[in-house]
Amino acid sequence: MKGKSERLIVVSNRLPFSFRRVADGRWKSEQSGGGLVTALLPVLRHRGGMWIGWPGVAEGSDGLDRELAAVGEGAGYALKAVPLTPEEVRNFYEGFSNEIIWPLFHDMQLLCNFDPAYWRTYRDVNRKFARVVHAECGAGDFVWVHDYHLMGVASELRRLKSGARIGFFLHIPFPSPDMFLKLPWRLEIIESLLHYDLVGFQTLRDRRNFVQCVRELLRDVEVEGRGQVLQATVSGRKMRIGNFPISIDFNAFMRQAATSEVAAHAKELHRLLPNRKLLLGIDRLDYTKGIPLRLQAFQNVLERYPDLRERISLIQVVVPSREDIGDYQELKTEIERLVGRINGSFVRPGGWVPVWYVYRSLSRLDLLAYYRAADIGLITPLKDGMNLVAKEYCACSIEEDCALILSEFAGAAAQLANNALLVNPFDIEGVADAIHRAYHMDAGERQARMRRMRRSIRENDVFWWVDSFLRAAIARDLKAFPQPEHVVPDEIIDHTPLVL
Ligand code: GDG
Repeated sequence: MKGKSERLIVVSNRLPFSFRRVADGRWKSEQSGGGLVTALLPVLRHRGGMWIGWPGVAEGSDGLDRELAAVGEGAGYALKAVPLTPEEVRNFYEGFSNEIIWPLFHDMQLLCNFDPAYWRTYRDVNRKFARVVHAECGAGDFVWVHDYHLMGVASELRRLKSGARIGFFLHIPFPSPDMFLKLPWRLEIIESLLHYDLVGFQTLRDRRNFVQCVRELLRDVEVEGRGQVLQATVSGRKMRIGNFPISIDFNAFMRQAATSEVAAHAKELHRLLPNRKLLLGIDRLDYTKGIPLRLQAFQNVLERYPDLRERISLIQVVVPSREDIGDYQELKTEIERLVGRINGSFVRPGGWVPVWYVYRSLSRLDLLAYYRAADIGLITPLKDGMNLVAKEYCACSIEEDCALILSEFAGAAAQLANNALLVNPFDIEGVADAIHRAYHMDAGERQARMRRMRRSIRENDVFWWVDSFLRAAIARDLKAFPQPEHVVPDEIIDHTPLVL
């Protein structure tokens, strides 16, 4: 391990472990399986480091610190909790983060609840996080803050006179000025982001939106450069702005998908749903994922292309999320109504069921089996930072004999545009036509497209992502950062309808 002064301090809303109390009063913890944890682990272990975040349980939970120390020791990096009161959770997490920033940054302004109390708590909680970071952080450490819950940590750290280098990565899209300027606290948020030394976005489009918002709101910020990383001068201070498409641990997905256990599960799915092509959608329950419109497109394909009846089934997995929020309850009801309507109209008694609907969280084995069994991935978010499901689906398609239908509004489209069938998720007939085209695509074309997508994801996996972000934070010369070859600027993405 390197000296204490060169550590990586990761800061995110949630710690990468969940904690619950068991019967005898002791704590039990479980590591979250996400790619971010896997990707940061080697760096945290090698440089030595710490992860700071909310543990997800009420403030003042006795004995939790001991559990955190023990878990951290096992994980190879330290864990530090930022305790939150129930009111803070309500106003900062559920309120400002998920009722304002989440919908606004996904272009859904009508779902925003611009409650000023949310903003005050958001600022206070960001300050609370900054104090914990400041107390833990040495002068040479690099602090990497993640996501929209914590956009204000750098400005609070600067207020505390912290000299640490601080980077920020936004996992969700950054909206265009038309949308962003509606935020009552737009100036405070833009100014906070400019206090970071490096701000990273998923795509070129997000980065461009951010730069345009900066230009609209602040006259004296200069932004220069042309490659992956730009340089901005803010009141004489230099900072950087880049695009770093997040990815997955491609080799791990590929390896696990190739096991006999996954193969047996995938085969069983085909046995249960025989003589047809399987379409797959896997999404958290969220209005940004476009599930109702996708179901309407599936109904449309069955109506307009009767040749596909009994020859395709849609497996739609919806993973429970934010269920206590009213909009999410309504969304669930809407999805279930549509599934019932499609199945009611088209089902063949004793035989074909058009939509196989699963509402629960999947085990890793089931997730991989669904990916491996599906012939067509149907991923149609209305707006998405990246969409890792699209990349995981490709990684697990080890026979390379399947097609991906992908929304042009997912960040992943900037990388996969030339080989996925790109669709506008609001165009119900267009998505239906893409399903028809994917069904009839010849094997040669299917395989060539999938092979190219898999190569691109393998070459730019999540380890590449961590490495490029950290290098951009410390590099002296930004010329070493040309735009990655796989990034398709949005003006080059082909928006013409699919020709059948
Ligand atoms: C945000 C941004 C951006 C899903 N269901 C199960 C399960 N998953 C895993 C998938 C995948 C992850 O959850 C979902 O990632 P996405 O990228 O699709 O979407 P968000 O959760 O909205 O993530 C997004 C991402 O951050 C990263 O920057 O791409 O745009 O919105 O890894 O595999 N895993 C298991 N069971 C499930 O049922 N085990």
